[in-house]
Amino acid sequence: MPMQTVRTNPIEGQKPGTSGLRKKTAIFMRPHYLENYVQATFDGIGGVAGKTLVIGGDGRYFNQRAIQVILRMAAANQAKHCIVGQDGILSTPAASNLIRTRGADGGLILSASHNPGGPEADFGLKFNGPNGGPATEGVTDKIFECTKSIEVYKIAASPDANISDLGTGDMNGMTVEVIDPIAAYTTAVEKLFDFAKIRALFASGFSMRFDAMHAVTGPYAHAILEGVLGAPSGTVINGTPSPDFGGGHPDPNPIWAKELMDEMHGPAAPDFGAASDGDGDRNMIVGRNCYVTPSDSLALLAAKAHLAPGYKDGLAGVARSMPTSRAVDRVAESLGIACYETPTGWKFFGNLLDAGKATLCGEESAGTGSDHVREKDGLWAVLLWLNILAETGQSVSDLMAELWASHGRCYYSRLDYEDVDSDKAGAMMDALRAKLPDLAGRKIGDVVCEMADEFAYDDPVDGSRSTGQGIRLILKGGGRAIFRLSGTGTAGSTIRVYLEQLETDPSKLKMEPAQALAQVRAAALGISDLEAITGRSAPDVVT
Ligand code: VG1
Ligand code: CO
Repeated sequence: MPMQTVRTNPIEGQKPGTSGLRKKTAIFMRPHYLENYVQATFDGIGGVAGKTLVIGGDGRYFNQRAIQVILRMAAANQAKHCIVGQDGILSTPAASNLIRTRGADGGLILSASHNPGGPEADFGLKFNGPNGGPATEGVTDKIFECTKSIEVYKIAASPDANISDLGTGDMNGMTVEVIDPIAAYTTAVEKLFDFAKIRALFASGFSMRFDAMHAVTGPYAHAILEGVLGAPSGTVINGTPSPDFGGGHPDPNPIWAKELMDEMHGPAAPDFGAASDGDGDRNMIVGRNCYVTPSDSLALLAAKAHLAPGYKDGLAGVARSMPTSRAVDRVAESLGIACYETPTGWKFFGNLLDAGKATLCGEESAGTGSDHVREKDGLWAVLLWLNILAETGQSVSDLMAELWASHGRCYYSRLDYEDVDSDKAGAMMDALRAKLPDLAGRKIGDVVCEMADEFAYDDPVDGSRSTGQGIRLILKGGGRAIFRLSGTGTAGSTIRVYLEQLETDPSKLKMEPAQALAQVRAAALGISDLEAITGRSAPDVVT
């Protein structure tokens, strides 16, 4: 079958961010744009000749067409075998699982995660390595270098592969295997949890609402929660994936999952609520009248994971991204296990998981996961919560109250200033960076700064160093304020300000978070001059 070598020129700005390359869909659909990035990815990983790749995405607009392009390019670059989710669907954790269980050389995941989808919205593509995890910084650097020097890409002139029917086909000598995206994932998580106990919990009348936000976890949640675990139908809402996520923002937080939040705080609230994002790697947990911050969820899961069969021998260690609250550090200390602090982005957990140094990992942005895959896993977190609820018989709010009473409470909030003029965002960070050397010991507003620096990470496994990972101010009395620029936005710059305040006084564990964080917030906004420099008087999103 004919194969084309197409001459091309580098396209500026194809630099992968926090998790892959994320751009407006219309940009991805420009002539040669996707092709250039895919070829740069293939070249950056040393070619794909003879290799096996897993391919799938979150079903957003352009997903299927992009998969056909990637398949033709993989065939022309002499890949041996592509494993594709039926209809092009694979959640991010399911793709990670497949790469691992099938011994693939890597995978391409098509998603812009929690960013909206559709012709006017966002698209994304990321490469995951043979361990199933997001490409390391070393690999993404190589891919980026290739985007700058690319001269040709290779593509087979073959008709579309049939990816709607399960089975095996051929494209230009490459095997295209279409698999059930749910079955292998279910097998992987089933081993970790006491499904009989969770089934008994639902049978006893325990009620739950899972909001799939019109995104990829819908089919997984229907199959596992309502199918295997016997939750009544109607437990899963918004469970059919749509190319534009029902016109919504598939980001599981109190702002974008408002429908669920309202129900959980209403008169007929179910016992347990949860939501997941576009590609199924994030989770939100909410009890009856009780929103659980992702940082607190990580801490609770670390404290109770041993109640689930997959973790019955305890945890080797835990890891959190730097801006994630230090609640899990306190749990790790009481368990006598190590706690690692990494830069933002799941790729930094890969080495710790591979080396057996950490069992559980998490981020403040609603990501939690374990060593069962190399991505965060939304449904996994929900299942672990269910296992803990079934085992303890306690409510979500009782579990949280108990955790705070024993370990203190880390009040936490994140302010997002979106689509800020990039020069202004850069200027704000530069100005703050310049102040860092003089901040230690100084009073900022009503609080005293104990330490101020720009976070850098030395990977304890491979010795690599990552610099410029966020400015942090550690405050006396258990406070922290962190500033970083997002690496997943597609318009201007997004400034994230993370606020944290530890409280151990038993009489102050039920405050309004905004009140508990007022001093830290005033200090952060004061010292950074954020509002004056960017011209923004309020954040766009507060979580
Ligand atoms: C955000 C989150 C980060 C997460 C990343 C990918 O990155 O803050 O914690 O790992 O999204 O998540 P940033 O650079 O915008 O802050 V997902 O669910 O989009 O793959
Ligand atoms: Co995601």
